Amino acid sequence: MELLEEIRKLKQVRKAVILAHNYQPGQVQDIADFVGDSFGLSRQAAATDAGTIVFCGVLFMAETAAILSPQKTILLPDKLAGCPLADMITAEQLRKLKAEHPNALVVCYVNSSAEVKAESDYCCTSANAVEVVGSIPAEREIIFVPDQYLGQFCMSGTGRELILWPGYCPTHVVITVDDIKQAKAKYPEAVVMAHPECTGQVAECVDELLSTGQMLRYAKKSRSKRFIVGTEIGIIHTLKKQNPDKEFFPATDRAICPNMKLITLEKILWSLQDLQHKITVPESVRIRAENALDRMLAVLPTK
Ligand code: CIZ
Repeated sequence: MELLEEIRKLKQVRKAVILAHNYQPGQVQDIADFVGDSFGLSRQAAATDAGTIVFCGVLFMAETAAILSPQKTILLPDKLAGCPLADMITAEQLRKLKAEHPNALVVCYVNSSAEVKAESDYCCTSANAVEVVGSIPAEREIIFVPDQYLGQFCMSGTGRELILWPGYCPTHVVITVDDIKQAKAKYPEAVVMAHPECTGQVAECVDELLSTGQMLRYAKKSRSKRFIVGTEIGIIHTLKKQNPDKEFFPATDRAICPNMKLITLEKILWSLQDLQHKITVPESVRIRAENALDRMLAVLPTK
């Protein structure tokens, strides 16, 4: 039987849904029931009737789904699909930083482990980080972890000083100012969209700093026909699919997340066959991590 057919059949038998992050390989996005950003997908997982969720993404994303849906079976098709940015801070390191700043509130980017979320007051996504930080009373110090560049983006968006952790996404920091200049020289009329995980120098020379979901909405609405895309290149698949009349060019072909690309169709099939690899979060951690996510939602009830 053809691989795609086998996946579809087994998905029905298992009463499962397949979720794919915007950075997944095109073939994986095409077989998925939902494609989106990590928090949006975790909410889809919670909203669906399906008891089994195959999360095509990286570990922190599957953990976020497990935090929101503890009663469901959350499967990550490759257990080695981690996130180096999330791994740049441990819960222990965060506890030490909190001890050094006892009056500070902690905002953690969703790209963080469940344990780090559990140590945080608020979670945020790249789409709502500025609003979450801006909602915190001005007299409170704020620790922002783990992405220093998203933190800098929040500082310029809110005028607040933040205590930053020096983490970064290895895939986004390979995008350089030279890449942007070269792409602009080649496509001078194109709008340059980049992700706020890009470095501060890159942030300064692009037209729009946007989360993946915001890029998808922006490209759809924009009257421009050409776009330079400064984020993981997997998103170009969806951008092209949703906008067949427009052109999308990666700022660089080097912006590839090797962890995202560990997920393949074969591994999705094996995951459904063997119910592997189950991602769970200990209840004591889960409850505290969910509180941080709930506080984010309370600031932004509609996001
Ligand atoms: O939250 C996500 O899915 C990530 C990693 C980025 C974004 O902008 O959507």
